Order: sequence, then C-alpha cells, then structure tokens
Amino acid sequence: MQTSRPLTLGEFLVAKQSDFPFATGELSALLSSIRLAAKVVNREINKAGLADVLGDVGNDNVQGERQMKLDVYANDTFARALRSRGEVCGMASEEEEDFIAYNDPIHANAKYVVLIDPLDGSSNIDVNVSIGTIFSIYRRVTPVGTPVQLEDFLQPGNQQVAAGYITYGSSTMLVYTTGHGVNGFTLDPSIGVFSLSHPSMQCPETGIIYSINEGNYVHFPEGVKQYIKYCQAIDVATNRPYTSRYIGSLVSDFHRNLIKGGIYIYPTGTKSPQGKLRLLYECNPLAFIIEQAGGKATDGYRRILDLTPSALHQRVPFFIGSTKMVEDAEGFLAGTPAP
Ligand code: AHM
Ligand code: MG
Repeated sequence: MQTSRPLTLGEFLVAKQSDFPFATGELSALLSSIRLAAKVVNREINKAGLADVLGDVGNDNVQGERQMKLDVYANDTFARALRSRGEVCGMASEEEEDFIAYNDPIHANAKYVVLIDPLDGSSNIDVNVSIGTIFSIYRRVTPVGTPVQLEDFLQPGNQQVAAGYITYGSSTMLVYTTGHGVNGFTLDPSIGVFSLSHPSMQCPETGIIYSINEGNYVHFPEGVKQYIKYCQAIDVATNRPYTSRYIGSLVSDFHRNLIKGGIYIYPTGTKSPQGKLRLLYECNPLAFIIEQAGGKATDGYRRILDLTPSALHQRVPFFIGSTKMVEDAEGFLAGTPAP
C-alpha cells in the first residue's frame, strides 16, 4: 500500500541497515538506544522550568565548569541506555574525566565505542534557551572481547561510523549520519515518536549568517578579527554586511547554520588558548555531519576530521558551516601560523 506518512526513525533505521553490507543490526540497535535516551532527557528538559530539576548540584565537571542537575541526569541517562544493551564496549563523556569500560558479559562481543556531550550549552537551561546532545560512534581498534583502551577513543574523526545530535528546542529533533547523507527527525511529543522531517539535509554553499562570541573580540587572532570586519563590510554583490546570530548553544547555532547557510567560529584567543570546544565529542561529530551535508569544518587551517587526537578532552579552534564561508575565513588566516 502506498502511503505518504513519513517514516519513523525506527522504520528508517531498519530500511537503512542495507547501506552496510553484512550489517548485523548492532549499529541500528545502538542508535535506537540513543533515540530512547533522547526521549527521556527531552521529557526532563521540558520540565526544567519546574522547581527541583533546575539548579546546581554543587560540584564541577572535569574541566572545572559548573555542572547543572540536568547535565548529570542526561549523562546518567545516556550511559544507562548504552550500557544496558550489548553493542557498546565503552563510553567517554564531557562529564567524566576518564572513559568508562563496559565489562559485563553482555558486552563481550561489543565492537562500538561512543563519545558524547550529553547536554551541551547547559548554561542556557535556566533561561529556556535550546540545548543539545552531541554523539560520535567508532568501531573499536583493539580486539573484541578485551577491555576497551584509550586508543579506541582517540581515533581521528574520519574513522567515525556514525555521529549525530539532538536539539531540545521549540521542537526536539534528532539529526544523524552514518556516512550516507544526513537525515533529521522531529519528535512528536504526544506519541513519543521521531518522524523523518528533514530528509537528505544539505548545507547551502554560502550564506549570510556568522556566529561567533564577539565579546571575546580583543582576544581573537588577527585573521579572525579581519574576517569579522569582512562580514560587517558593505558589499551588495556578496550580501554583506552579514547577519550576526549567536545563541551560545553550539547545537542550536550549528543546526540553524546547517539549514540556512552560515558559519560558526570558536577560535583561539588568550581567554581560551586552544579554543573552547572539544575535538572528540563536539567538533568531530558536527564536522562529520557538515561534510555529509556538503559543508566544511576546519581548525582554520586543517580539516577537523583529519586531526589526530592526543587526549580525551582536547580542545581545538573550530570553523564550521557553508563551504564558501569557511574557505573565506581560512583565507584571512593564511600566512599566520596554525595553532
Ligand atoms: P559546554 O559544553 O560547557 O556547554 O560549552 C560549550 C558551549 C557551546 O554550546 C557554545 O557554543 C559555547 O560553549 C559558548 O561559549 P561562550 O559562552 O564562550 O561563547
Ligand atoms: Mg559541551
């Protein structure tokens, strides 16, 4: 029977399994666990304005940042969802100093590791601004059946098997790629189902939005300062001055620029010498998605996905979005040394 009803995420995962020859269904099952945890986290976020859930648990995360209760909740929820099934042998999170190895008997044959920022942009929670989850999935490089090692997590982004994000916004969306394009699913909260709302997402080649925290302007490298001036200069032929949009919630800023065209920049600066964003669970997954959507992601000089990580919580400068805009920004950095 022909139907125009959009596929649910569950149906889509089953339909797409054949993209991978000899697929065993483990990756689909893993993504299903993330889908389930996303719904649970979404439910709690929607209640964030209500007392009790909101607030500070009183300790700092491994990078010395204040942890909100929902950060902890999201971390626990994704960790439990991943651990309760047999596809994942270990997880690394922005909220945990070290990776966590799963050594229960059900993980004996697990071949995937997950890196996750369970709740990004959490400083926005108490003012009802969109926040997100970002995840990255790799096949382990050490032998299946042995305890997972740091090297399983420190893989370059070009080895990612899948990556995605959830944006908890005016509507909740899950967007992911397995290297065969990018698809977005919107949650219908009344029935708890993600449906395919944004098939085969493409980032426009150029755009008119630039997103950067200009409050840090004095700390920016000279090339970035010049690029900002370029964005603000009048030129009818290139639609300048561009529009400045900065939510301060990476997933939301990224999601908007992916759809509308634009560039997001978090550069180096004396306040954050290496940049602020973390390579493994913030930059790499979004870089995989933007490339799959026809866009570009670099550290101003080098492709993000080709960087070799040296530490779990490593930070890198980040330039991501419409290809033409990222290349224009890189042009202003050319001639100055890479970080
Ligand atoms: P977090 O992982 O501690 O939430 O920090 C990451 C967030 C991003 O969502 C956002 O793009 C960026 O930090 C904003 O930083 P700043 O306030 O310095 O502009
Ligand atoms: Mg984060």
